[in-house]
Amino acid sequence: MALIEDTLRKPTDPLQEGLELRMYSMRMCPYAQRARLILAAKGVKYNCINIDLNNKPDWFFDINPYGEVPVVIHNGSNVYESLICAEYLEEAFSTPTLYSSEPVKRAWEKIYFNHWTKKGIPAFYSLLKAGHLDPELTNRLNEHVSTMDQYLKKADTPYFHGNTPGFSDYMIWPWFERIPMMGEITGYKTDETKYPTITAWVARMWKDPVVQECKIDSRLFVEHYGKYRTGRPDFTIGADAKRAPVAEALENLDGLRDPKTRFKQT
Ligand SMILES: N[C@@H](CCC(=O)N[C@@H](CS)C(=O)NCC(=O)O)C(=O)O
Repeated sequence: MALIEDTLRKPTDPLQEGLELRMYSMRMCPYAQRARLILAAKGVKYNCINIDLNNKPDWFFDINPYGEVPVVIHNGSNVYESLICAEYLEEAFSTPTLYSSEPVKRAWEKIYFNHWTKKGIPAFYSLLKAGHLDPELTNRLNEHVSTMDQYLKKADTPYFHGNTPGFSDYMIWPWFERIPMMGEITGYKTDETKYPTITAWVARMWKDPVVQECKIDSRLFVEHYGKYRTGRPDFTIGADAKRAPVAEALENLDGLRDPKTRFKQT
């Protein structure tokens, strides 16, 4: 459903007929993948522009002062930050609803992905950055995988959302899709016997057509994150566009580069 391009179309450039919005993304970005999953679940047709984050155009900072993807442009307005983009898309495109209609269930769906965002993601990037099975960092990631396992047991449904995947599942999934890559780089593996509930969820999620539509070639992941973790990311992996080399290694803070890093397009 996405028209994917590396051509740097500006926010004000017209959309091709039949498309409903434009999103700025980067092929390997898990945060952008969150928004792509919601768009795919809702069957929205959109223009997906991949930004080379080593060569950001000046106007990119006008639509997101942090200089990060994802950014959604819809009806002339810009929305940024993955969770805010996803919430916006959930509201702007009402079907199918990806949250429970029961307030308490909905609150708990948010608690699930909030935990993963606050604790799981930083643990994920710390281990990736280490590049080997550092015992403390491995335990930290396992601790949060274990919490997700417990949360899914508490939910007592096949998915965090219920009997079908929903908002919470799609907010958590991108990092679980990257765990095999983490395995190739660090040797990490989720212990299936210790965490059977989350292991079964991962297997179920892989069968979801929305996940299939948005999945990223795992070989590209290894190439991308192998460079990313050393502070020399190449954001054009998977694209036809010419690769822009990184002159100096950049500080890679828990997976979030210093957003002040401003590369002007030449
Ligand atoms: N908190 C942001 C994080 C987004 C983020 O870190 N995106 C990365 C790509 S995966 C980015 O755009 N980084 C900018 C850069 O590396 O210059 C969100 O949830 O959207």
